Amino acid sequence: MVSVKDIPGASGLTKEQLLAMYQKMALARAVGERERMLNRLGKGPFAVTGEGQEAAQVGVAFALRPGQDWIVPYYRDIGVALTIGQTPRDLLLAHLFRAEDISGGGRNMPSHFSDPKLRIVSTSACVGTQIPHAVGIALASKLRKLDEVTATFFGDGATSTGDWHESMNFAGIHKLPVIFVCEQNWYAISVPWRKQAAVESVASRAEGYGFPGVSVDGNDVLAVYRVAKQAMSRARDGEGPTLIEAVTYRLVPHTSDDDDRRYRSREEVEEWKKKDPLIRFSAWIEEHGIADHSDLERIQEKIAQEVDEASEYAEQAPVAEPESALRHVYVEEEEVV
Ligand SMILES: Cc1ncc(C[n+]2csc(CCOP(=O)(O)OP(=O)(O)O)c2C)c(N)n1
Repeated sequence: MVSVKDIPGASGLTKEQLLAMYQKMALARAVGERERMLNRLGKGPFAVTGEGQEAAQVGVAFALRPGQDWIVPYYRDIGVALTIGQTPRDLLLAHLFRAEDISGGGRNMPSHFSDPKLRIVSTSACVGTQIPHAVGIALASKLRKLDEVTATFFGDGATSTGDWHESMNFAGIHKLPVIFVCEQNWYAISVPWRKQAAVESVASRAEGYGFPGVSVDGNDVLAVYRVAKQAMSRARDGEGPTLIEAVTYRLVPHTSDDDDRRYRSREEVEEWKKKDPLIRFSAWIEEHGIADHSDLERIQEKIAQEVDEASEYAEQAPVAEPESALRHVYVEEEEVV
């Protein structure tokens, strides 16, 4: 009998790991959809989600070591947060600004993930500003000689910022243990890639900073995982950074405040729906006999239940006290020495 490990493309993953990968992707899809639904119901004031980008997010996160490596995500990274260990409840508490929200007690923007125990670092709403933070963390790990890798995530629009170029340059010079992950979804809100850069690929830019840039099919979770594993090895072996360009597409508007019909055709969106990473991976799983359709349906049913429970819990949880708005802004009484 052929073992799962021998299936070409399975990258040495076991059946359990492959199904866990599928589960994280499907969970990310379900949480994103729930957040957008809660927004339409008037319950969550703002939703920014990543439907369509799950393979890019989960494929990279699967190569990282939760609690050991540093994760510096951007707002679309529901799949990264869930793979590293956050739960739908964590994310929905933040989405609805509840006091129990771990990322800031209901006072942070939704999707600005933060979880100290998982080493997920909260980011600013300003595009690209998390990238120098990631490089600083990687520099600290290197100076302290710690076995830690930092992975930072961003969209193609972030690569147009000075923060991005300066971070790439510094990381290249100092050969830092950092992985730059661009989720190339072709738009910075309404601005298409061709109006952001005169080069075809983000990956090609790494050459100017002295380290490899790899462009990968970002809707193929196993291809992304393989590239991320190599980047991890390079970082851990002291060989320095890697830039990964995961070519993908966001299947939903930029945020709940966006009308994407104004800048991209329905035909283009429909074409990308045919490459949906979730459908693609489930077809691969069935084709290689890793699980059958009913097994995947059972995973989906459990996810639906988990998301319903998390959503109900978050809706019933108390909102942050108004007085807490000033916490961590001014010195608090007990902090005065
Ligand atoms: C410095 C800065 N400029 C503009 C904005 C407004 N803004 C928010 S998201 C975004 C687009 C970012 O696009 P990209 O980096 O490609 O990520 P995507 O949203 O496509 O995943 C912009 C311009 C901002 N938040 N920060």
